[in-house]
Amino acid sequence: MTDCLFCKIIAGDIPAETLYQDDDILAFRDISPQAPQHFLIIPKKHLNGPAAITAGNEELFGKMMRVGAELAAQNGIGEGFRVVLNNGEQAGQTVFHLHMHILGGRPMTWPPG
Ligand code: D5M
Repeated sequence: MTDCLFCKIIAGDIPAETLYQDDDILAFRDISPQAPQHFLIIPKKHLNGPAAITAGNEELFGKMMRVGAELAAQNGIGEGFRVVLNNGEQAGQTVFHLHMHILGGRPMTWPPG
């Protein structure tokens, strides 16, 4: 998608601090960290958000979660991290390319705001 911020990061047109990538996914640090560790896992194929996960692409979502958990462990938060997926403006989604937030390194409260 030409007008998508995260597609531009995937294409290398916008820099990001990459933690991991393979043919399917990219992981990079969030530009506005909300915890000592805060990174994003995104599919390289453009999907608007979590609601775009279907039976046809659910393996991709499983891979995002596996890699997110592995990166959490590698970054010292394997024992306590939060996974956030925002779907739609009302939920706080601001970038309409599916992304999984992984946050950790501080105590978390519930419910989220
Ligand atoms: O989260 C969108 C997230 O994307 C938000 O936490 C900031 C992050 N963001 C925005 N631009 C960038 C760049 N250029 N690099 C890294 N991270 C970025 P949402 O769930 O849509 O509210």
